[in-house]
Amino acid sequence: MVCHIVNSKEEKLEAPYLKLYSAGASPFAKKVKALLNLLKLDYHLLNLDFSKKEQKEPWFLEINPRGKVPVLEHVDSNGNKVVISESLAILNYIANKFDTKREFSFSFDDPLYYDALEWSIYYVSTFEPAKVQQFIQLKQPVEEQNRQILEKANATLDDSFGFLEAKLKKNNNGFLVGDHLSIVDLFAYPCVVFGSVTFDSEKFPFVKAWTEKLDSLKLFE
Ligand SMILES: N[C@@H](CCC(=O)N[C@@H](CS)C(=O)NCC(=O)O)C(=O)O
Repeated sequence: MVCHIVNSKEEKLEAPYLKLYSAGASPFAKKVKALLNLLKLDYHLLNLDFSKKEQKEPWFLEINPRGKVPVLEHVDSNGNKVVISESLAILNYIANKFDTKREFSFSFDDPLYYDALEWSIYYVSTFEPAKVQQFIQLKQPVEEQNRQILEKANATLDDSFGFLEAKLKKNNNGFLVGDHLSIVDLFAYPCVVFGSVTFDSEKFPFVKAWTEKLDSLKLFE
């Protein structure tokens, strides 16, 4: 696996290629980089400068109208181009295209595919928004925090860590779905450990063991 740094948005690449638009330490881009690395895929990396608001410049809004990274551009050997944003969609795209041995994902005819889908949807619809709300509120001075929003986010996160704990306990092998590391672990981990508030490791020992295991794999550096 080689990560080629792209220095300018004008730089032309030769097909076939994978190009990842990222920025600094984006936890969402880290999930994608982790899978590209695990699959030993060469890719080109263009880092946007958020301090210059590059993600909101017209050329990038053409690529992702929501003005966010990560975005993956895949051009195959025939020159066909696919551009895809949202880290969960990107992980699934890479897995379905390149993880042909299903080392880190599940095939459509495997019942675990739906276990992975179920957890991914819960995670993206409930856990992650609560984590983001908690982060936004705690960044404000105390007097400007919205107590109602913060308390709701804290309660949702406590429930979510409970579900995560129960899932890991039931699976009992250190992975969220199946018997191996998968895109579900890659998707969940950066956000679980993100922010200044962590979980109660005494209350959630399986979550603690899972984060330690993923930490030790050094996938997200
Ligand atoms: N749901 C998106 C979230 C992406 C996201 O929020 N990216 C942040 C960087 S970590 C971003 O691009 N922020 C720039 C902005 O909002 O202007 C995903 O999973 O990819």
